[in-house]
Amino acid sequence: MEWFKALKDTDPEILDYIKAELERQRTGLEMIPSENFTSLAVMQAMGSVLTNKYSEGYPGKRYYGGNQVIDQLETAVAERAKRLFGVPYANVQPYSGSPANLAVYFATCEVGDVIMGLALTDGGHLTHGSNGSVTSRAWKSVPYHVDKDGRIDFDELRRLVDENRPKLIWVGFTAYPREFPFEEFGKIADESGAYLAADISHISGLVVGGVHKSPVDFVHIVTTTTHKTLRGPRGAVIMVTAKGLQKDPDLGRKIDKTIIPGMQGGPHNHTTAGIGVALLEASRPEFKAYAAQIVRNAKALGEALKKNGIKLVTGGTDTHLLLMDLTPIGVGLGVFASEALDEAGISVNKNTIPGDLSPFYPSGIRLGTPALTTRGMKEAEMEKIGEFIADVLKEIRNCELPKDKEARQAYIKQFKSDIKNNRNLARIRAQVAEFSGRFPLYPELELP
Ligand code: DSN
Repeated sequence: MEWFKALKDTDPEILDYIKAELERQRTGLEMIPSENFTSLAVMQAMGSVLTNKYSEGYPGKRYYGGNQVIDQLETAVAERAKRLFGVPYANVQPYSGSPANLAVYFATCEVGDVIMGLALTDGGHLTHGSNGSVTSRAWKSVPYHVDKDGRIDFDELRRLVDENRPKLIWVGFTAYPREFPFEEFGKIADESGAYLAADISHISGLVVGGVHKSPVDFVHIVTTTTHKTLRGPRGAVIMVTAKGLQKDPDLGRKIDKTIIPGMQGGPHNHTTAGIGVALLEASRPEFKAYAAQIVRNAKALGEALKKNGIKLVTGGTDTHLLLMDLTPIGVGLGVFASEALDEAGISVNKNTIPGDLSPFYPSGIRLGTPALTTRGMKEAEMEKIGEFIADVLKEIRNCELPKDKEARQAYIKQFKSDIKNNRNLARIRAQVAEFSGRFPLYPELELP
């Protein structure tokens, strides 16, 4: 059966969007470090009859009948997660990373307790207590920061922990280019009696691939999304470590209860299946080679960017992710850089760098290598991509962010319109399309 034929017959408009997105992914360079290209096997599991079934509850304890198969599926996938990460407990039902993290709060804290995470502007995540997130309304959030070199400021962290006695500390970041220091956080949490939760969403593929230290010996709880370096579908897993069960033998049950009936309804069984496929793929030797190549590529890209005069926060990377510091070109230029790169077919995101005040007008660009590495690119390609990026950034050399809010909006609008007619960007765009075309994406996938 031709899989997309039914979609073509029923809803050609939606099929056209899918085809256009496939074309965009094929002809561009996907460098958002939290994105990846999942396998066709994962996508097939997602596009299956498993989407039809309600299964609120847990294996053997469902609110609905007809769950004989789903029970086996969920149990098998949770077992895969436990084996791969080396933990005694896993819940594979969270809809994605934010609900997974919320469940951790409700399982470990009372509303109003003190919690700590890295400040959003320094590379933390919204759900780790940032201002815009409900996690800073329901709990008393005391953020910690990085120092002037962009590394976790442990002096400040120890002082804040002593002063505030948090109930829960998050270790895990979304824009931190260096190894996550799980061991040091473990000592601080042990001394203070706090729960320590590692959010390894960005690096879980590197952890199971053996190129980043695992948090499992140092923390009580681990959360991860499944679609970043792990290369699965959009979803999440919550795990409790042996250390976590030692602190609270009931922790797994508390997390289960928080997910359902506490926060969610029926699990997305098609996603659970996709997660299972991704976990199997991640347990294979090829995945270890993939994870190692992601890091080698990120380091090579860092060197290429520096060779082309681009400054990096912390001077480089230990992981899959780099943070470009655009302040030598101008303060607050992240928006111009990301728009210009987009126009050239290079997808990245504007990001705050340490010292930035506004997440809306940041001075950095976050980028990474997981998706490019899935396409088969290696160090030589990173060298070329470093040149593409440097060439694009030349096009924002004369930009200056106006101080006045209204003038700023008008200036950005004009910039976005001007770059559509920028011949240099159009030339780079054509080169990028030719270059990425040498690394076919989903060659087997032919849409009608
Ligand atoms: N949006 C994710 C990221 O890009 O890092 C985090 O939730």
